[in-house]
Amino acid sequence: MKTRITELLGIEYPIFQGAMAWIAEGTLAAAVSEAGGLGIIAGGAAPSDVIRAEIRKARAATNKPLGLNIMLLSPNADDLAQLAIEEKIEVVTTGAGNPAKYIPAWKEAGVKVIPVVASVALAKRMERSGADAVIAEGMEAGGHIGETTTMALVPQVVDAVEIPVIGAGGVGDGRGVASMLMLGAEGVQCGTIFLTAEECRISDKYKELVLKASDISTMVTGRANGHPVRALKSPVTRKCAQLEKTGDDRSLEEIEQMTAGSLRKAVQDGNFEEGTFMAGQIAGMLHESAPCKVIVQKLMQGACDVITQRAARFGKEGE
Ligand code: TUI
Repeated sequence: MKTRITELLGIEYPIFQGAMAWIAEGTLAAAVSEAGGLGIIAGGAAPSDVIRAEIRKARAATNKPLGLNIMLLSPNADDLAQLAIEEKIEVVTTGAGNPAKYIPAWKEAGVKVIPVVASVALAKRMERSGADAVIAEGMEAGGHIGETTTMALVPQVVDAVEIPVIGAGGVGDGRGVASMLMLGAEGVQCGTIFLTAEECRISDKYKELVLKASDISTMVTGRANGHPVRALKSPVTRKCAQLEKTGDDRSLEEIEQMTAGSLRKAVQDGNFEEGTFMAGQIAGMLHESAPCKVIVQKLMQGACDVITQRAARFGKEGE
């Protein structure tokens, strides 16, 4: 499948693996890139020497393009921005902020820049700042999210900018991929489905929770402190929600304390009592683990199948 995104990046399929802090390391990213999509290493809050090692590990496993995500709330964002240039990363994606100040240096170094946006306003600003494309991420996604659904956000961003748009949030199978293309996106980014990948090294508990999830298994907390986060319901998310209802300063402090380090506890320790198990709303669609190659193939084949079937059924006769 050719779109402006596959052409821009020289990849086979317009499928990005979303960057997930503590989760999307070199092995997972390399497996997705080898499968023909774009694997993206998550910088998260890690120091740059840790991420440099992940990039090198991924480079040893694939010659295909790789992405690095810079989470702009990280204290190490400046270092990671520089690391992308030093390690000649093909694509940088960003999240949780406005990366405008880094864009000139990345462009100068030939790094493609694809920020994640959760609004039309930021998408337009990113285009003006020289971004090569944007990822429009709706609030169905896991992790830190905006306010608008993917269904409403993607077409509005597509109409607002000339650069290609990648749709994210709520894409869990070929129908989701096809729907993003129908909305005008030229690629998709999926995070949650890659939690089920065989190459994804997360605790057994995290994987089990994702595979057992239903349509109503996630909830959003953190609106009170301005950083809404979607995760699977668990003791931590329930306590957060309760404290948010109180809303006083002490409760907000307690939330900070409880959530600091809680993603790591989920990913590495599988600690159900104290962990935050970030996942998107499509977790309920995922029932089995598979290698990245199978996941990517199924997303693409599924999309092509529904597009062909629906065209045969609803398209004008003879066309
Ligand atoms: O960034 C993500 N997803 C994330 S980051 C993360 S780590 C974290 N944990 C707790 C609190 C905050 C972060 C976990 N998941 N997705 C991309 C994304 N970016 N979603 C929403 C945004 C976003 C939101 C506001 C981007 C820009 C923005 O405003 C920027 C501005 O200045 O207008």
